[in-house]
Amino acid sequence: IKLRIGVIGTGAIGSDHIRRCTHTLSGAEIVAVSDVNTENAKKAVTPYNPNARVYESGHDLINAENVDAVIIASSGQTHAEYVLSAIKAGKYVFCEKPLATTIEDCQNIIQAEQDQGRRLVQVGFMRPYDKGYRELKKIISDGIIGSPLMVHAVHRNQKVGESYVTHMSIFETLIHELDVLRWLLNDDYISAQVIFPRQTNYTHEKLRDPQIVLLETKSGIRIDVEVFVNCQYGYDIQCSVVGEKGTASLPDPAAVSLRLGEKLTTSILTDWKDRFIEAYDIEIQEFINGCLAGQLNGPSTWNGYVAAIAAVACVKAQDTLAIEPISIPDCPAMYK
Ligand code: NAD
Ligand code: ISE
Repeated sequence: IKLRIGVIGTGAIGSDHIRRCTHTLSGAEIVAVSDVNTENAKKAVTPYNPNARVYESGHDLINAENVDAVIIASSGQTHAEYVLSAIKAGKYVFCEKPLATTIEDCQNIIQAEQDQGRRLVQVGFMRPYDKGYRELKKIISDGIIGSPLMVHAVHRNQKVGESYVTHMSIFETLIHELDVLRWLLNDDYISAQVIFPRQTNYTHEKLRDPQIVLLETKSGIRIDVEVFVNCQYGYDIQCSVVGEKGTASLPDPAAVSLRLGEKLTTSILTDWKDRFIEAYDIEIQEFINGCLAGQLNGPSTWNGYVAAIAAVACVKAQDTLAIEPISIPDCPAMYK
């Protein structure tokens, strides 16, 4: 039996998920798509399933009888209404990050899921599925570097478009670190501060770039994350954990080192699609398997909610330039 999936939002990652579900993963087929741009939705799905139905409304797709599960890959601020609609229909849903862009929307989603009495949502935080992050976590939890004291992290994108503005550095980009670092350290944040260094000439009026986000955790670990989304040279994700006895760093993706023309070089990737390709494959396969088995185990609405609480504090800190407190409620039993 194959899981019949409908995809809402067929832009960059939505069309990549259509490709991976069809060609790389097992146990699923894409039977429906929807996008505000219906032409693009048709174009995105036709090479993979010319018989897939194109819906003008995402809600109609969710409620379609032949759709067992939904992937939401539309723009962030549209996620909440589709997730709520899928939960109401009792359907499994994979929602790309962020789960929602307000705390209230996250709370409504959690309430709706609790009312259904079972997990229906997996959030698209793929970094915990990345081999490098997994190895890093094992080194930390095995105590090899002693207790972690500090983390230095870097999230650089080659460039972004004019529609990407200052607060998106948090909800679009930093949100990955907000999720993966609390998983990595098994800790929670208590405060955030944002510092704006000298701005790059490659940015535009509505985007302050780069930014440095400083976080503090309950156990006193200090984290600095550089978010630099017009760094020009490539897509670069770094994470170094400084412990009492040693440091451990996320490995760079494997790349051939080339000795040529009096130079020694290695290429740097430019696209998140390639950098985390295996992690995306594993997270969506786990979603498919979970839906077929009737039990989701991946990142939950709680992870989406906690990341949003921290993200809201960071966005506030962008305005106030002050240290903003972060307070995370107790986790309900369903998500433990
Ligand atoms: P994109 O702009 O390429 O695609 C978004 C698509 O959503 C567009 O086709 C747009 O027409 C459609 N859309 C907008 N509003 C809609 C609505 N109300 N209903 C239906 N469709 C709508 O963006 P993208 O890069 O593909 O990002 C999409 C989502 O995936 C974002 O939430 C983003 O944060 C997330 N994302 C996650 C990762 C990751 O690493 N996990 C990477 C990229 C994007
Ligand atoms: C994008 O939406 C992603 O999620 C990428 O992983 C991230 O690096 C990028 O900054 C976001 O815009």
